[in-house]
Amino acid sequence: MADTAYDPNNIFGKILRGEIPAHKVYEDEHTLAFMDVMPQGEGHTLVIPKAPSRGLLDAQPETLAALMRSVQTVARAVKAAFDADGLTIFQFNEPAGGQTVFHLHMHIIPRREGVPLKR
Ligand code: D5M
Repeated sequence: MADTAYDPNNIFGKILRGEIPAHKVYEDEHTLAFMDVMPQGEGHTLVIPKAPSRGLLDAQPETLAALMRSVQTVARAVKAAFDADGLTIFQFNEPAGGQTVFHLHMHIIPRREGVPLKR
């Protein structure tokens, strides 16, 4: 069975502690948003809670509430900034679910009519 404990040494934990750089676009008391370094589309942005959650399943309700408030704030800003027709928003859990960085994060990708995501 997979070890599902939170490891603070993950890359987003390091960004939160200022140990590695990130292109930050939004921050409040509970959350941080920054540009994805492997974007699947122009404007691909990640939003993370500051609380140490590995994924959706271990997160506290107040962490999820703060995260979703920031996702809405950032999604509105990204949609306007990239003059997008729509948005794709998603989140992965555990390796089997496609997760590669084990600090809870939401992906926000502005979308244009007829433009597919990069893989
Ligand atoms: O995807 C994790 C996402 O995190 C993936 O889209 C690349 C991105 N990533 C990895 N390292 C960094 C750094 N240092 N800055 C910004 N973005 C990063 P998932 O499969 O959802 O776990």
